[in-house]
Amino acid sequence: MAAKKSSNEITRFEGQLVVDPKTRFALVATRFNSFVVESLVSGATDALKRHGVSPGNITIVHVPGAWEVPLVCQRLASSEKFDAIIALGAVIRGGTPHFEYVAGEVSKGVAQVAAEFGTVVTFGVLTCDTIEQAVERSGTKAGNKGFDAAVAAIEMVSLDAALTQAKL
Ligand code: INI
Repeated sequence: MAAKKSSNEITRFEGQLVVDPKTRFALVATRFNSFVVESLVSGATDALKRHGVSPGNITIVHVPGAWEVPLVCQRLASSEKFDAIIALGAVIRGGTPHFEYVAGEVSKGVAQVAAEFGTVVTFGVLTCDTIEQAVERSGTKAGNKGFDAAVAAIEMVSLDAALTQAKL
């Protein structure tokens, strides 16, 4: 939201945590590490509902693992049926370089979808060295990154509307 006051004042835009009732959200969630990811899904849906999103405007798509997240985000973005997509998953380091490939591709892929389609896509994919770190970030002592990704999606949809209204 922005109001230009006079020619020598700064113009600012910032999204609000207010949801237009028509806003549709999609969650893309991995089954891999589901014991952590289901908590991210709960956090994200809790955040959406607490901000007034009706369950009928929430779609959840489950994919095997983080590697598969960008393809589904791309498909959902190209459908133009969603105002925001929230990517949820957990990539946890093992004893091989596999982690680097999966974590690198999911972050790059999700960012590419947002840039290509101009759709709000937020990143609630944990990339952790240990299972403990993942548990801490999925609803215990370090918060819930699914909740945070959903709140970021709400703010970005609002910001997008404000920028569109200002023809930016
Ligand atoms: N997928 C994850 O979501 N998290 C991981 O930690 C992970 N590791 O470590 O292997 C993982 N691998 C599976 C990958 O995302 C694909 O589903 C699989 O390779 C099939 O394409």
